[in-house]
Amino acid sequence: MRITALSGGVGGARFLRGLVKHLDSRDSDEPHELTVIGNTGDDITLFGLRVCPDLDSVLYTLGGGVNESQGWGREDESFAVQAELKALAVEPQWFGLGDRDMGTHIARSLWLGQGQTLTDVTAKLARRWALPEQGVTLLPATNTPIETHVVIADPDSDDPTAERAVHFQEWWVRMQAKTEAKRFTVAGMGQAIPAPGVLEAIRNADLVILPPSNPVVSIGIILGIPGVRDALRGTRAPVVGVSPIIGGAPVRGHADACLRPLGVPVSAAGVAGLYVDFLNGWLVDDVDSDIAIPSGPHRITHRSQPLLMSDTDAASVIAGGAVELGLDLMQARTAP
Ligand code: FO1
Repeated sequence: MRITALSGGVGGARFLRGLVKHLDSRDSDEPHELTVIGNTGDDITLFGLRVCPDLDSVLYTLGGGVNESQGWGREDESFAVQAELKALAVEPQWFGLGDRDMGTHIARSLWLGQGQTLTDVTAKLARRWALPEQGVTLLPATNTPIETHVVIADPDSDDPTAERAVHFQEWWVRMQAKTEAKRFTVAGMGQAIPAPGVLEAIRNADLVILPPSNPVVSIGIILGIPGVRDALRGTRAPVVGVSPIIGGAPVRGHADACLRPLGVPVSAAGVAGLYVDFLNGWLVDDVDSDIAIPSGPHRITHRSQPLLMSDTDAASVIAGGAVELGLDLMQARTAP
């Protein structure tokens, strides 16, 4: 079975680890192929190095090297290089880059500098983390450099209407998303094209899954790449999403701070409304089992089960629910 998943953030990576565990547990003799389309809007260049947080969270989480409590960065990490940068008064210091993590960014920046694409580089890093052995292919959503920026009120201006754009990571990490986001813009999106294999992975999938990633700054950025949304509308595969909101609050991260500027309710129904033009199935938590899903071109079937991903086993059960919903939708289509 060919499954394609769009992913971003820590929640997406943890869900994917559960999905791989679930697929391995299925007693189907056919091998599974999982293609992950990773968000690149979080990417940032620091100290001359290209950092791709959402790709690295998938690599480290599936590869077994992630700092488990954070869901990003490496386990058993040290910060000798960052300490030296601080001694040299090199900024910024608000983004923690560990020594092992620096190895990833140095290699990626070296290979990109040699003219290799982010797709090529990500495939090399995926091999180092044994993703192919797990039946997983990780594709960047685009090889065109894009960066999500957050428009906030300009703190240095006494003009209340003055605005300033900051890099997503500065808003997310230094400001901890506490400064009100007025809107999001994506530098480079005008020139962005889907990376090789991305549209095919959506069109040729047997099942497309949207993990409980941030609908605005993770999934939303991938959807903003020209061609992606049309591919999701046109694919013959059922598209099943997992709600990142439980009972009106995000499971983790700052999805609420991202939905408010869009005027989207912080709810499982509100997020479904962002995907209504291509969604076929929506997995919600039991507390949201009676939600009214907005109607779109397709009827959206929703199911409920506990969605708290407390560990990999819980993530595997949730991923199993998404796969089962997808299989049922497939059968409903082929039923006479
Ligand atoms: N998140 C933080 O809250 N603080 C950090 O210092 C930090 C450093 C960092 C370094 C590399 C990396 O890949 C991710 C890092 N993150 C950090 C997480 C990152 O902001 C988020 O994982 C994503 O961008 C949100 O999806």
